[in-house]
Amino acid sequence: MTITITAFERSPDGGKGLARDTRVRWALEEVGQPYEVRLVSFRAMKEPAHLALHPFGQIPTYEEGDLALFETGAIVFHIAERHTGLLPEDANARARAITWMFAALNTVELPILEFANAKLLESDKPWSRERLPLVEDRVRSRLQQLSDRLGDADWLDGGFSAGDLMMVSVLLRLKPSGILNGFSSLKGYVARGEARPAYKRAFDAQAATNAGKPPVG
Ligand code: GTB
Repeated sequence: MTITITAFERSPDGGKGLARDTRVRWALEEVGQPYEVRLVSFRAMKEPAHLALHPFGQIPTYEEGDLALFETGAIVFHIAERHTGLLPEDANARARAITWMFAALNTVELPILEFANAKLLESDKPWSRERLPLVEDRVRSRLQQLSDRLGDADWLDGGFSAGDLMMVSVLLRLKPSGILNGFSSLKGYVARGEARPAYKRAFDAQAATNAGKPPVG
């Protein structure tokens, strides 16, 4: 059955892989599933046809036959469950890999998003200069905890899993800020994720979509 995902017609980052279709593309590449991409404009995202797929009017979405999904956590989990390569066979190891997916989305991504929003959307506010360091501190303390747990391991729990795919995807959002430079083990961890052939194919595909289109915003 054909898999179709949605992505930005013109990504605000101009195709640097920061939009969340990249993590879905990456998961599909890891498990060797071909997919098609339907590009949507910001306007189309808020129109009924897209809202029927995604109640919050966002990308990415995932369609496969009768099934339509939104939320990258649910999409990557679905892909990982249906195909081999992203979740271990052993039941406990599988549960731990899923735990890391949730940790990436619920515990690590939240302060990172708050930081990104503070820089992007609030920098003109009079209180921004005072608030930004606080928000940045929250990111740094989360990164320290993650770094302590990772230690000098390659991946979070044994072999590469959907938990790592999600965690690396979340951390990549910090790359432009340089914050990761202060955490050498996490920097190496992210680099290992980016070096995976499946990630490279996903990155290149989304970059090609945006080639020649000026960034939006
Ligand atoms: N929780 C949802 C999920 O994980 O699927 C969040 C989906 C989401 O945030 N989608 C964004 C979107 O559609 C695109 S990825 N935004 C349009 C809107 O809400 O109207 C977030 C994103 C966008 C751009 C960059 N960038 O340019 O750096 C990075 C991340």
